[in-house]
Amino acid sequence: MNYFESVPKIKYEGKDTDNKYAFRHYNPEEIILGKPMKDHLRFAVAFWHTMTEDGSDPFGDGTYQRNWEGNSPMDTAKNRVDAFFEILEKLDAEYFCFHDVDIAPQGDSLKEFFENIDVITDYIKEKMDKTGIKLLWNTANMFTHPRFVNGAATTNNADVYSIAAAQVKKGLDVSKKLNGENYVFWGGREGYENLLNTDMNFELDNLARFYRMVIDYAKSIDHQPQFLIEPKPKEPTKHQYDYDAATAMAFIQKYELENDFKLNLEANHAILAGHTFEHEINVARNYDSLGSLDANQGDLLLGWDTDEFPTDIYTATLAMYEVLENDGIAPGGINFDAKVRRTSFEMEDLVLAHIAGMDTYARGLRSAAKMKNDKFFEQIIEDRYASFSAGIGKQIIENKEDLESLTKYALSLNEVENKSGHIEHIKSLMNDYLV
Ligand code: XLS
Ligand code: CA
Ligand code: CA
Repeated sequence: MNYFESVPKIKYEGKDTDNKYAFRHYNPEEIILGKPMKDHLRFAVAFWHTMTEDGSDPFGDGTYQRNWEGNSPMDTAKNRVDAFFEILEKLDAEYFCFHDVDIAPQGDSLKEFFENIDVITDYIKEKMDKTGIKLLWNTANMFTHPRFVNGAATTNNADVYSIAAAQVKKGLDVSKKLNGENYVFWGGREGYENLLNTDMNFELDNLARFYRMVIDYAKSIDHQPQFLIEPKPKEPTKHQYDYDAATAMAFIQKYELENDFKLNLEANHAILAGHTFEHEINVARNYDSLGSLDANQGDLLLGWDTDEFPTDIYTATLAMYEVLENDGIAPGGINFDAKVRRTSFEMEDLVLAHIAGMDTYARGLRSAAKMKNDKFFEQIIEDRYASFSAGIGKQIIENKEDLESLTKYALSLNEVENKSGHIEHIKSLMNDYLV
């Protein structure tokens, strides 16, 4: 059965097409800076938003019209896999991502949950083998079930900690079975409400202990996907431990996990932390720790994680510029951790929204490639730091100066001359690059 019956395979038709079921900018095989667009972008579709959301919000019931409800939870789970692979194929998306609870019903016990996961992942594997579609990452949802009220790897309850460990072990087994290229940890409940009843240091030690068990287990089963920590500053807990890229890196370095963990950065989470997406990616790059991206978009007028499909080409351009500077995002990718609005309730909106996101990032890539070709940023930066390329500046960066020698130099100066940053002009030039 076809779930998206009215939707054909989406192809590139160029920006003048009036076919809504076509890419206007994403041309998978087109070569940009020496490699096909699809290899730069490595698009992934998120199972949770696409297959399990219903459009409900705190004020109202679901609105989405969906046609994959079956006669039992396992029936529905299988139908969802069928519908999911149909949309992946139609969109020509190479990758997908999921949480354990998205794909399989939890049943009445952990044992039943794991058995359901086995059945469904057998089915997913068949589909992967048939289509060539790959797993970018999977993860364990350790935040929805009430048992995780006080956290998972940072809980005060050792039994809950053990269940979290079992879930992640299963997640790694599934990753091996499906040849997952990355494995994500987003600490939904890893944080706290109030220091009056919390030992933060104890909880962070336990979190690091958990990650060490993960590294050991992955080695023991001879499957080592790239491990990723996904920062987010708040929601659901008030103080999330992995606040932003810099905080996550401090944790990773304190516990000497830097050889095994990189970062999965989400645009909406960057905004919630008071940063731009490109800031977060740049910080990760500075630590040589850029792993993968969750491409979505927040709303500055709203203070929560709206997970909108990305349509802002300015942000996409600056994000893709960072990716190009990083020499690419592989083995990570660009995952649409995004959901259609409650008012976009028709089935076809799922397809149209992904086309919008893919076209936006394709435009970002084209614009960023043009900026790189023209050495747009390089020139600005070279000019800005010119005082360090000769004379005393050069001496400083070659570590040939000290406080005494610099004092002698400073006392010999009459006036200093600063250069304007010309930021308005630069922003205007940057606008010309947006395609
Ligand atoms: C929630 C997160 C989540 C992670 C995976 O805000 O974005 O969806 O990406 O657990
Ligand atoms: Ca995310
Ligand atoms: Ca999010």
